[in-house]
Amino acid sequence: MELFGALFSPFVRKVAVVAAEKGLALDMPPFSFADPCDDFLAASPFRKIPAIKDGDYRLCDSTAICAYFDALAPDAPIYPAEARARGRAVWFEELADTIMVPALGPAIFNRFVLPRLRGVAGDEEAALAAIAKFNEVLTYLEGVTPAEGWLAGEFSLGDVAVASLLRTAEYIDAGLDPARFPAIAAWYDRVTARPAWQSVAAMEIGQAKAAGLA
Ligand SMILES: N[C@@H](CCC(=O)N[C@@H](CS)C(=O)NCC(=O)O)C(=O)O
Repeated sequence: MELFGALFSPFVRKVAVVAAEKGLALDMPPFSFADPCDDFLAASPFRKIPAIKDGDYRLCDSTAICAYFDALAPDAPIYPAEARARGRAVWFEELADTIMVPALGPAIFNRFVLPRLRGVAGDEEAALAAIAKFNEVLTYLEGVTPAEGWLAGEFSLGDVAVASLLRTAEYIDAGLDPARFPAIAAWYDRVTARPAWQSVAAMEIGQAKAAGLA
């Protein structure tokens, strides 16, 4: 199976970690928005990453792909079976995708996309305003993060989605302050210590070096 995208994207990393949790092997061919391959264009009509090709099947969107993986490899489910835990797992994924990403997005754009990918200066005021907004969301998250275990009780897609965005925040010097957010920091350490996360992190270092980002 092929995964199109780059691992510094929170959505691409989420998919790669879920695949690793499930023991699904993924190849990541070199990817460029400027020169996208035909398979990527066929899989992702709006040219967003991630997208996958699995034989004659193509799919885009991290949530859709993770749902596909969960059905393909139902062991180690990323959606808890218990009703309340499942609802919480989906909530935390939504929190990451629809609240945290839009909050931090202007900072990623102005501190990463513009200066590091396009070679032009970003708007630091806009970045700082976005980080302040992001920290407001982290204040909520700090209050609901358990002292032990996982966000929804069982390990789930919610843990992967939120942790993946926190990892991307490190690229723009907006990583977690453990003094301000101790519960999140301890939980983040638990997520990132998992073997699946570690295997993707090793790949990510290789990609970052190849792209001149590390
Ligand atoms: N809801 C989508 C979001 C995907 C997305 O926005 N990806 C970004 C990279 S982090 C992208 O491809 N941006 C390029 C663009 O919008 O042109 C998902 O979960 O996969």
